[in-house]
Amino acid sequence: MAIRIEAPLTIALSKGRIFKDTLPLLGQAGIEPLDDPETCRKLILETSHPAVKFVLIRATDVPTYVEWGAADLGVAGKDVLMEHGGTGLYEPLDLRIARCRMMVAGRPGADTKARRLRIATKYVNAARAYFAARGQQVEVIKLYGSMELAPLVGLSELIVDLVESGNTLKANGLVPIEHMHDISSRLIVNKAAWKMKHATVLALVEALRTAVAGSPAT
Ligand code: PRT
Ligand code: MG
Repeated sequence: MAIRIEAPLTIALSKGRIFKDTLPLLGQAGIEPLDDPETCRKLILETSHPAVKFVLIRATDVPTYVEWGAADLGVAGKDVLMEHGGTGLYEPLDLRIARCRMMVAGRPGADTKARRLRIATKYVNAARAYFAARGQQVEVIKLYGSMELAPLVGLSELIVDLVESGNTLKANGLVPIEHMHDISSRLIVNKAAWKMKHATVLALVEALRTAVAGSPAT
């Protein structure tokens, strides 16, 4: 059901799985993009609702745009939100999309309790917090991608990465070792927008909540 929109809204999304999985939910709120981001190269998309636009940015930048108010709302993975930290946004709804697990992984038989462990990961905050919580001192090495390579070339003993099917680990001779967190994407809202555009934001949150409840988790 289309919602009543009384204030202009900018929604930050990242291309790929988040865009693809968020679209059907927004569609149920009556909001559809007028262009396909995979083919049109535009970074700002008009939608079927004249007051609503999408901005397309890197997944890791979504919380930054929302926190600074450049977007009123956004969709970001819990992994990205954990790394972003910060208190500048609300997280009112688990959209239950783009689900996966954050895991410790390594070569078969890797000793996760060893002293002087090195962990290679994009998720340095989550990794530090996880090992600190059990009193284990580790060295965390920041990478920006292809974490699976690190144990193979001796950069680290372990990695912290997202696992969905497990195929990427398997293809590289690695195994999942410890489950750290269940991950899904969340709707995030700028704090000022929550106050100033309250009726519109709330209407959208509630429409999305209804859409999530009625759709199978992905
Ligand atoms: O790709 P880019 O560098 O632009 O940014 P990004 O990787 O942050 O964005 P994107 O679009 O790839 O992911 C957006 C969000 O999707 C992430 O922040 C997660 O919350 C969520 N998500 C869900 C995943 C996965 N599943 C996932 N499987 N993100 C990444 N992966 C990767 C994982 O890092 C590993 O390399 O897929 C590989 C593992 O998959 P399996 O199926 O082989 O286990
Ligand atoms: Mg990616």
